Amino acid sequence: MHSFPSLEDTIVAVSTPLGQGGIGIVRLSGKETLSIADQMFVTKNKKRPSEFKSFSVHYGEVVCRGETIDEALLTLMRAPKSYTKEDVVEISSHGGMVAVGAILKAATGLGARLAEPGEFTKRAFLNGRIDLTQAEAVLDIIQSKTEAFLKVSTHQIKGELSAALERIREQLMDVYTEMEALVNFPEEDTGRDTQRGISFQDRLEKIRQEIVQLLAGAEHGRILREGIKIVICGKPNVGKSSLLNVLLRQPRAIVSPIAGTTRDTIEETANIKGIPFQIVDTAGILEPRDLIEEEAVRRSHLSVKGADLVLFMLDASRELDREDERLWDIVRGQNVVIVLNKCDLPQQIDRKSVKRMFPREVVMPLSALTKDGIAQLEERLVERVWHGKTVDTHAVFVSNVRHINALRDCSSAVEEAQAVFRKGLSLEFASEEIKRAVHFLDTITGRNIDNDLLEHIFSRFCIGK
Ligand SMILES: Nc1nc2c(ncn2[C@@H]2O[C@H](COP(=O)(O)OP(=O)(O)O)[C@@H](O)[C@H]2O)c(=O)[nH]1
Ligand SMILES: [Mg+2]
Repeated sequence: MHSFPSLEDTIVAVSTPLGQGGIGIVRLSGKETLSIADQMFVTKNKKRPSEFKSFSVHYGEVVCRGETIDEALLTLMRAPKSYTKEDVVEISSHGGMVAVGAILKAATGLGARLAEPGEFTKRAFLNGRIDLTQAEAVLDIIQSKTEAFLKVSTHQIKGELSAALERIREQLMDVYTEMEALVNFPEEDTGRDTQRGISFQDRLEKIRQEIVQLLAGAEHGRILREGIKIVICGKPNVGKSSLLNVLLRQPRAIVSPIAGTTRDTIEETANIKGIPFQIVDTAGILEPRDLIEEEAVRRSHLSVKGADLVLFMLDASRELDREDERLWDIVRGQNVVIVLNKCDLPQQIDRKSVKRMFPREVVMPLSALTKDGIAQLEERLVERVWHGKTVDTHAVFVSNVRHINALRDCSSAVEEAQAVFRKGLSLEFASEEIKRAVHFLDTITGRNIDNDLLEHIFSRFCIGK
């Protein structure tokens, strides 16, 4: 595999969040783990970690140069049954950064090296305990914003995505070996060649369908990971910031009767029925009065262009006016839901004009003040996301952009191989394409991946994981 000289080192890191925690865990992994632990931990009966059984927890004292640093619990996981497949020791101290820092310092003083971000997980990968999709799932679980995405990541960490990819890989390899055999030992009988060609084409089509199926779920996976981007648009004072706060269930944006209160775009994640929604509240200004407002307008326009869905808000307690129309010109053409706010007040807006102005759009009446109609709006948002389908969090989803791109490349390579038969070209061109297809799959699981990409993936982890 790859040569990582650092695999020889014994690494150490604080594996709990920094700050004033209830406990702090210092984790050690590598060849020297036990000899280092022996020099810094001792139980009341003078036992040292190398005498402990694997998966046992012991109460004792952390010592450094004859001085007691803290009381702690030490957990030992011997190689290869540990997170990294190396000897691993976790010391849980009473916490407080001083104690945790002192334990860390004691370990480095005895020869351990501070771990890089994600280095424990990287070792699990390099030592062959998990593949790359599983390592990336660890990261997803740490960063997961919603329960639904957490479930998807949990399936990935169990290797279910890897298994699906492995099934595709096996079929590709079967086709590849047969093709290579035919290329190297061609047969005289051309009639049988045609038969073979048809069989290859059928099998390639079946493989391609399986890849397409995985990619079809990718859109859902992406949504679960990143969320849907919703931009709230409308003229000043219609209640955009009020709606943002209601959807976030916290007073994030300042709400006031003074038009032009929101001078910047505000972006926050709302968790609606387990789906993350990135919601942007805009300033709603048409005629900027100064540089700040000019920038706010620019940002609003940018957000609208990048939105998955625009909530175009009207004030039902006022009549439609020129300002609404001009803003509508900016939003027109996007995926839009019309929100009719302030339905708790006497209605001034003419529903017929609304219908005329937005003949094709869905109109949702509500009140950001009394929260009437909010549940229906949320319902509608979730429905838009899944297009009426329910999301099955047990399914295998490809949610990672890196995986999606590699799968697309794999699928086009298979298509190229199919084209070889259509064009009546020589079989070796097809087998070449199959080899490429397999290569793309291998970049996903990490069976075949370059060092730079590996470094990049693991650098996104936090220290201690
Ligand atoms: N009666 C009523 N007032 C509302 C409603 N939504 C917002 N408001 C009020 O309208 C004013 C402007 O609201 P705000 O959210 O700041 O509007 P924005 O400028 O579009 O962000 C504030 O005084 C809000 O309290 C609503 O549904 N009903
Ligand atoms: Mg506002």
